[in-house]
Amino acid sequence: MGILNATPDSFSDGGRLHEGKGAGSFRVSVAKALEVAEAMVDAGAVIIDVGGESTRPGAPEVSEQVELDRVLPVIEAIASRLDVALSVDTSSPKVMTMAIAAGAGLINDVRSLSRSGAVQAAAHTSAAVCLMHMRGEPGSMQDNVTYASVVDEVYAYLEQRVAICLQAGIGLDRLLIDPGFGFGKTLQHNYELLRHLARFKTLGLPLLVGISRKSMIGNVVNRDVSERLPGTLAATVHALIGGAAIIRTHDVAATVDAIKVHSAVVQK
Ligand code: 7PJ
Repeated sequence: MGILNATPDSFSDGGRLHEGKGAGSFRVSVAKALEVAEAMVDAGAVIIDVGGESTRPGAPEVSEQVELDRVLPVIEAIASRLDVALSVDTSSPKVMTMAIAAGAGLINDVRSLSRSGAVQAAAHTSAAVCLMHMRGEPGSMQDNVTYASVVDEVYAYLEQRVAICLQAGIGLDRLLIDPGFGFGKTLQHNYELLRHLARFKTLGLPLLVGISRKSMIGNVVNRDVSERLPGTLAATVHALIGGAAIIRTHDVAATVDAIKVHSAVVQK
């Protein structure tokens, strides 16, 4: 899964799709987005995750209209030109509904459909849904994070969100789960989750893992966001061994190589 951030403030690649300079000129360039998406598809991406709201720690929330203005033109353009599945990274029911109408087939919600109306909005579509664990909200999620057992608590949360989806008529065949690396977790919590990733396989759903360039990598190798690819790939291989089915990444070509080598090792 290649990451396409249609945001001016994402922590690692924010702003690269925007035309013009200065406040107020946050218009997403659809042409640039298409170029980036096409390069990711050529490099082996099978899903493109389009997001219009930055969820990096401390990021401000944006209005629904801003999110729609950022993601809809990009989704429409990619859906009509490229042979790739599209995911929309949103927590807003309206954005989910409209993005799916525009061609997205997967809802990637870091808030696990917890916003009012989100479960119903997703249930009214036939899209797949990725349920991710987050503690708190991006503005405050890194303050005072404690868990008795991070693995048990994330597992129980995801199990509960899956049950809520099933009750609403979203079948198991439409669900994916994600422990949410970096979302309300300390460095130790993130590595404990990665170490015990296989545990989540017992929920019986495909596992999505997003670790690309995150501070859990940067804090170990002491490198800036732009220099975290080797560390990210090491963590990616561990995620694959732990059973990850989808890797969300900024660096598609390198990640596809890592997946191919991992597959060559495990194939019988
Ligand atoms: C994730 C995500 C992740 C899923 C972001 C970033 C922050 N969606 N959206 N999993 N992270 N499913 O890319 O660093 O880990 S935004």
